[in-house]
Amino acid sequence: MMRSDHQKLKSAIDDNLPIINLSSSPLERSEVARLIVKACEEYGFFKVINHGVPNHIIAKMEEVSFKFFNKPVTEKQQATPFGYGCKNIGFNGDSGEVEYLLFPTKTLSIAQAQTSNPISIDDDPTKFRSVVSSYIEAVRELACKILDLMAEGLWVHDKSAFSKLIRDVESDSVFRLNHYPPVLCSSSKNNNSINGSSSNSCKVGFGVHSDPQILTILRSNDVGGLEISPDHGVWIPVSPDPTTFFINVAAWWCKVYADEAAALAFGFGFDDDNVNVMTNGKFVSVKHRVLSNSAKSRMSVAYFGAPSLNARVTTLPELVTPTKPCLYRPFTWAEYKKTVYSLRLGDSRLEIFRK
Ligand code: GA4
Repeated sequence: MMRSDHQKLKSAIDDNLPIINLSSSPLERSEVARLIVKACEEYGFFKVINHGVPNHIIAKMEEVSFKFFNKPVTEKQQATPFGYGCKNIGFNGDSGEVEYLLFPTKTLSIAQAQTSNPISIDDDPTKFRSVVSSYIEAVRELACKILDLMAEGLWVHDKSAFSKLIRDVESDSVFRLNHYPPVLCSSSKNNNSINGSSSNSCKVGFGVHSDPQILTILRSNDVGGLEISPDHGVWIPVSPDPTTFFINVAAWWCKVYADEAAALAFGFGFDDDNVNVMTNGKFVSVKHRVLSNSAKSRMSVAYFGAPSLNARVTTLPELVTPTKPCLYRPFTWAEYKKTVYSLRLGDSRLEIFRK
C-alpha cells in the first residue's frame, strides 16, 4: 500500500470507520450493496447499524456470558460439549489474557441431547443453550443478509451464492465467547506486553491474526481493546459500540463463486495471505488484535461463518491470464482449516497452497 493511501486510510478510520445502515429502503438496497463492497475492498472491516438483531437477544447473551465467566474455573472447565479455554489459544503455543468458550455451532444440536455437564445458568441447564441458540440464529441471519448484499454488490448471478454456504446444515461455523479480565500493565517487558502502548491497555488479550472463515460478526460490551491494522505496524483502536456489530471479512472464498462481472470489479495488490488467494481481488482481510484493559472486563461474542468442510476453493478460469497465472492449487475448507490449526496465530497460511 502506498504511503499516501495509508495516510488516507488511517484518517478515514480514525474519523469514520465505514458504517453500513441495514435499515435502508428497497430502493436504496443497491447503494448499500455498493457500500458494503467498497468497505470490504478498502478496510475488510466495517460496522453495521440497524442490524435487526433484537436487543433482548443481545442483552440476554451478555447476561449469560457474564454469569458463565463468573463461575469457578473447575465448573467452567466441565462445560462440555462446549470448549472452555483459558490463556492458551490454538494448539501451537499462542497465549493471551483471555478466557473463552469456543465451539462449532453444530455443537448446539449435539447439546440438545442430554449431556452429563450442561452449562447451568441460574440453575437452569436449558437457559444457556437456548440463549446461545437464539443469538446464533439471529447473527446467522445478519451474516446472510450481509452476504446477500455482497453478492449483489459484486454482481454475482446467484444472490444467495455466499449465504447458502453458511446456511448449509454442514456449515463449519464457529461461535466464541471471549472474556478479557482486567490486567494491570506491568512496566517490565515480556512476550505478552505491547511496547509503547497506553498504560491502561498494554497486555495482549488476543494476538495479531486474521480470521480464516468467510466472515465474522463481532459484538462487545462497552469496553475497548480491539485494534485493527490496515497497514503493517499501524494499530488503530476501534471504539467499542455495544449497539452495533463489527464485521470482518475473510476473502479467500470469494474467488470460487465470483462470476466474471465480479472478477472485473476486483482490483489487486495486498500481501495478506487471505487476500492473495481470494479473487485476485480487492477484499482486504484485516489483521487485528485485542489488548486488555487494566480496569474493566471486556466481553466479546463472535460468530465465524464458515462453509462445510468439503467446500472446494478453486481459482476461477476468468481470473487466470498469461500475465496473472493461477498461483494456488485448489483446496477444500477442511484442508485450509487444518493448515490454519497447524500454525501459530499470526503465521501466513497460503504459501502452503502455492502451486
Ligand atoms: C482466529 C479466529 C477464531 O477465533 C478461531 C481461532 C483459532 C482458535 O482460537 O482456536 C485459531 C485462530 C482463529 C487462527 C490460527 C489458529 C486457529 C488459533 C490459532 C493459533 C476459532 C479460528 O477459527 O481461527
